[in-house]
Amino acid sequence: MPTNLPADYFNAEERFRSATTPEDKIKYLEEMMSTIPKHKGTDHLRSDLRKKLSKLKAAATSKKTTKKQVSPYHINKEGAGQIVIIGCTNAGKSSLVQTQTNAEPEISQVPFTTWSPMPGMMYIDNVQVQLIDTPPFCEEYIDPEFLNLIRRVDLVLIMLDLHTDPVQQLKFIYQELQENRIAPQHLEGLIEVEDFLLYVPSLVLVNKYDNEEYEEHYQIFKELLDLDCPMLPVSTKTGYNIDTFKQTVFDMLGVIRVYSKAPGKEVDKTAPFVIEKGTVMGDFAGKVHKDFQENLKSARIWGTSADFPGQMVSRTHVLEDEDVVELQI
Ligand SMILES: Nc1nc2c(ncn2[C@@H]2O[C@H](COP(=O)(O)OP(=O)(O)OP(=O)(O)O)[C@@H](O)[C@H]2O)c(=O)[nH]1
Ligand SMILES: [Mg+2]
Repeated sequence: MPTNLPADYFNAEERFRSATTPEDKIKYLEEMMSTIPKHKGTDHLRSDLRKKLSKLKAAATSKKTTKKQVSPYHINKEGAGQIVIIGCTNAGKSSLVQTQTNAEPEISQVPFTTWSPMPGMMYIDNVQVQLIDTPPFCEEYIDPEFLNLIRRVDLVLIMLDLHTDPVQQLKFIYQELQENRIAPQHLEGLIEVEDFLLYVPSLVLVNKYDNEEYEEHYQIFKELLDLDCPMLPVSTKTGYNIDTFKQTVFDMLGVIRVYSKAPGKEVDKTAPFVIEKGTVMGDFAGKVHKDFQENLKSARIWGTSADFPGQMVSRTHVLEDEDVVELQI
């Protein structure tokens, strides 16, 4: 190390050492280099630092490129279920997300308003689920990551516009899905399958049923469609059937809420454990805390699955929605 380096060099070096981001490291390294006097004695050092700088820059750029490549359809699941809404343009997908979640997608009567997916959290009573708005599905080109999202989620909502040929819209969506080897679960056994098909749980929402005056429209649609499938008429504008829609979603997710309370304490119903239907007490105890799973001595229960309030139950007891559980080790 040459001895004639200025104090500024060492100050910059100090900042370089404590920098935590690649951007800051690059900045302070460049600062260090600018303070080094140019002469024979510093040749070696300058060349080393140049190499270091180019390595850091390469690493920073490759990180940036990988970041850019992350698809907007890679959305981490949050809450008790991940639900995607698909449908043709103007069906009202964004309106559902805007009225039922904390997200604020753009809504417009002009077609093709939504360009990228947007998740929001929807409350179903005291449980939150994730609802994802998406661009129009009735298109020539569908992003492969959009299709992957449909394959991954817990529930697919197929939204139709009751005012503009809903039969045609639904057929188009089925066809589009099937071309990509996806089909709604309700078509299992009803369609001829040549290739492998991935069946996804789905609910058809017939939107813009603003009030009972649309009943006739809806009946005609059902007759023309002639298909028995999970389907609900709704209106994001007037709120018609939205409560039923939420309850249906909850039921289709196949989950229940169970509350854990400490002995002698009141139950806090704002924070349920959301678990799979059919879960037994022993497994539930493990979800509350691993100590409970290993050392559970007794479990008492209040609610629909109890024969009487406070019943002692075994590890194999099957829990039901809204049960209250008291665990002891
Ligand atoms: N009458 C009526 N109009 C609705 C209802 N829901 C949505 N709309 C209207 O339908 C139009 C389209 O709504 P959006 O929510 O933007 O539709 P979208 O499915 O997100 O459309 P894209 O983003 O283009 O795919 C808007 O003018 C909404 O106000 C409804 O329940 N009843
Ligand atoms: Mg939209």
